[in-house]
Amino acid sequence: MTAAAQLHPALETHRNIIAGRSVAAADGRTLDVLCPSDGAVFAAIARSGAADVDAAVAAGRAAFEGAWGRMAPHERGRLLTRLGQAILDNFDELAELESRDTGKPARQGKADITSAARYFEFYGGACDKLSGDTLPFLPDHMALTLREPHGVTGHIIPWNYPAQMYGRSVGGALAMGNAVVLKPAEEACLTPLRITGLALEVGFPAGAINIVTGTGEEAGAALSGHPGIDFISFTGSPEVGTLVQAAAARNHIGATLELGGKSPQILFADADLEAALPVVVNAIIQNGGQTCSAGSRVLIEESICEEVMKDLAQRFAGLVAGPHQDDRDVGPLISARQRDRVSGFLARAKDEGVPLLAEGTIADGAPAGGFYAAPALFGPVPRDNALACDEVFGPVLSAIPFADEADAVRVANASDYGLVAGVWTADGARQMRVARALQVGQVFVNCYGAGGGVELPFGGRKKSGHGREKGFDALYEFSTSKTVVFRHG
Ligand code: TXE
Repeated sequence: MTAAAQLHPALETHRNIIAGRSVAAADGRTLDVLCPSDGAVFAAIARSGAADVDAAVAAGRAAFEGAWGRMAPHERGRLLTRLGQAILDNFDELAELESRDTGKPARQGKADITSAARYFEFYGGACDKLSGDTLPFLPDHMALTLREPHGVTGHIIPWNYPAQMYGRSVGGALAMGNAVVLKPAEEACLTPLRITGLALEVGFPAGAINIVTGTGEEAGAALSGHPGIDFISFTGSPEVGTLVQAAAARNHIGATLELGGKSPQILFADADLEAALPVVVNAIIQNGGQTCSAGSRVLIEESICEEVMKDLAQRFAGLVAGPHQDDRDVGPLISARQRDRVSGFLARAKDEGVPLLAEGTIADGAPAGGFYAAPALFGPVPRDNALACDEVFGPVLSAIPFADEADAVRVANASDYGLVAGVWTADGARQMRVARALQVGQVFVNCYGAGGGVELPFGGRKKSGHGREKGFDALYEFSTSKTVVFRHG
């Protein structure tokens, strides 16, 4: 028996879930699933095409016009809450599967499954909370608004947080009564498949949640361009987000796009560095930096810059990347493609003379076939360098000095992206000024939530996309308002 076979005992083939049934792709094709920790094939998924997406959208429509669409909001809520509980009941299995599929350290896999459950708890309680308004209008009329679901919503999610993204993307849509069709990422989609199976077990009607796996170019493009969907939620790269937005425009439907970031953590000289620095490090190494809200730039006030870079360098030098089951500081990256992309950034920065302050290590004995990248800290990074501007999506932190508050805000906002920011200062008035001046969707002051809890609306500005998921804001995105006016004489 090979080492890979010992690590992954059973090679399983996972199928789509359409209209409540587990089905292979119409043409029978499959894709291999690789474990990032050792590069071994450990599962297979359906490689869906347009016919499978057609079937899933039709199943969603039938559910929306049938049992699911007719269900009372509080009954929907009960199902969502039950699904949250089912996720917790299957916690160990799901956490292990999430780590194996994505390479993330065991504790991160567990945290992600907890979050996935939280989404269904939160949205389970929210199903019957959003109401319309009665409107002041003409004397002999009564005017009101109704909050209605879109109908069938499409969801395309990435590979970095499959279980969490599942909860985030479909949770709000289901709460409002939409039927959903989800296309998860081909690199990591096993927990979304398993959770969809649990949804059937807890009693979701057939077709309320449909999941089709496959590549972006095939299944993803077929879903985003499908004339039968009424709304689309996309999380991924800006390049694909642009295609999805264009497809939505052609079909005259709405879209939310969450397209990543280059999020700054701003350290003023009066910051509590003892509290700040571990958080700054964690915000870039969490999930190997493959997080849309990763704090990938640390902006440091000049008077403390030397001291902070030295401290951060010591911390980075001690970081270790290893296989998911060893639960080191970071796991492997998701794929050879992402690892090569990250090492391309590092090589270019070194060629351009950007100072490399410290590099972590890859654990002895990490399987040779795994997709490892050692954490790296660069600084001072010139403001126009690719490392300061582009989303690396790896455990790479860029330190950038700033002169004063105005300069800090200028550098923070001088980014194509606008997703999240962290501000570290003891000065209360400055906390408020800077929080208001930042062109982002979330600001954390003296903390950093890397996306934050399920209760907190999340989304970006500029190249980071538009629309909000999480929290109550998602309920507005996944519904539409209808104005009704009665003339009663
Ligand atoms: O993303 P893609 P990739 C960023 C990050 C990363 C880069 C590339 O910088 O390095 O994007 O990652 C589906 N029509 N983010 O290539 O391709 C695809 O199958 C419809 C940030 O993995 O955008 C997957 O389900 N769908 C981000 C999803 O889109 C298509 C998280 C994302 O894949 C499609 C991930 C198409 N033509 C990457 N092509 C974040 N915001 O957190 C692909 N897809």
